[in-house]
Amino acid sequence: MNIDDRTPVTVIGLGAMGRALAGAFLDKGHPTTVWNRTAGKGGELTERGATEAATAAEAVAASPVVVVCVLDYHAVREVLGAPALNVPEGSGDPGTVTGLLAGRTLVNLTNGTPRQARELARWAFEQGADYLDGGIMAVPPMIGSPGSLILCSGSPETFTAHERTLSALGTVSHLGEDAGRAALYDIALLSAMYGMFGGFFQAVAMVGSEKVPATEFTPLVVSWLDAMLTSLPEMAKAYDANDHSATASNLGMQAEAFVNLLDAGRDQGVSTELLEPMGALLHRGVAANRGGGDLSALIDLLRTDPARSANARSNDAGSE
Ligand code: FVH
Repeated sequence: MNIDDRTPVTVIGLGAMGRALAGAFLDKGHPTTVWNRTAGKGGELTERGATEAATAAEAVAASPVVVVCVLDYHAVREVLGAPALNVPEGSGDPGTVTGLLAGRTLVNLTNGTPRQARELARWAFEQGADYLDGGIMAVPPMIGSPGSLILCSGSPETFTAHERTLSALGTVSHLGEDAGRAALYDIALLSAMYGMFGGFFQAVAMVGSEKVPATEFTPLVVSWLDAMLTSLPEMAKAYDANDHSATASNLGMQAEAFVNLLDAGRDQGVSTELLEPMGALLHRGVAANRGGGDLSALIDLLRTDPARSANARSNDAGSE
């Protein structure tokens, strides 16, 4: 592609992530306009050729593709002049951006919930804008590398039209028409990540209670977690099939052993606040007659609205 054919892009929000996004567009030769609520964050980008807009409206007007990456959806709505949700009509700040989005594509890469994404998609549609929602599965230094995964959802036609532009940020993956799907995957993946971090913190605090350096212990954690990761595809298969019967390490046994994790934490002067919810869930599993089956039977117990599950089955229908 000729560098002159690169789509002009606006990046709104110059926090750590917004700066990385704008830098990646510049690297790929996209004419790039930037704007941030607090002035003074665009310096390095303007030195590299970006144009710093004086206002959000000027930034939106500068490009057919407007990428927003700010703290949260409240900030997105504030910047775009989209009325805040749950506020009586007419009391939201109309802002100066509203009206300028018509005919442009709004790509919102701000972290949020599926509901927030769907509501913003509806608002963008009312503005006459195309909308893509995105989840960034990367930290700022990764942006622009193949390891940076950008999950997108929204109109397939809009995605196809801008896939090449967005691929400046990393590997882009389209998850379908529903604008909320990228946020759903993003939140689910972050949930898995925080579970892992919580486990790591607990492990390091435990050995640290006897002055074992974290750096000495961490290679063991990594190889243990690597080994345990191999069980996830089997658990997924069991969950989808609603058949938790195949297991070498039944749930009941693990519920018993888990008590030792709590007791040892207390003995060593380490908080058990991260472990207690898992202990309670294991005991709920036993109480629901799932003690003889696999740990994967616990996933169903997390659902508070069974009707929303793709499997749509009742909590007590699991086989062991
Ligand atoms: N950084 C990361 O590791 C993660 C990786 C995965 C994706 N997240 C999400 O990306 C969004 C932005 O994160 P960030 O790292 O850029 O965050 P900060 O460096 O804290 O910058 C925040 C920017 O948001 C602007 N902002 C905040 N409130 C408002 C508002 N009411 N109106 C307009 N802009 C607002 C803030 O502006 P300022 O404080 O400089 O004026 C920054 O530009 C986020 O959703 C992550 O979850 C990052």
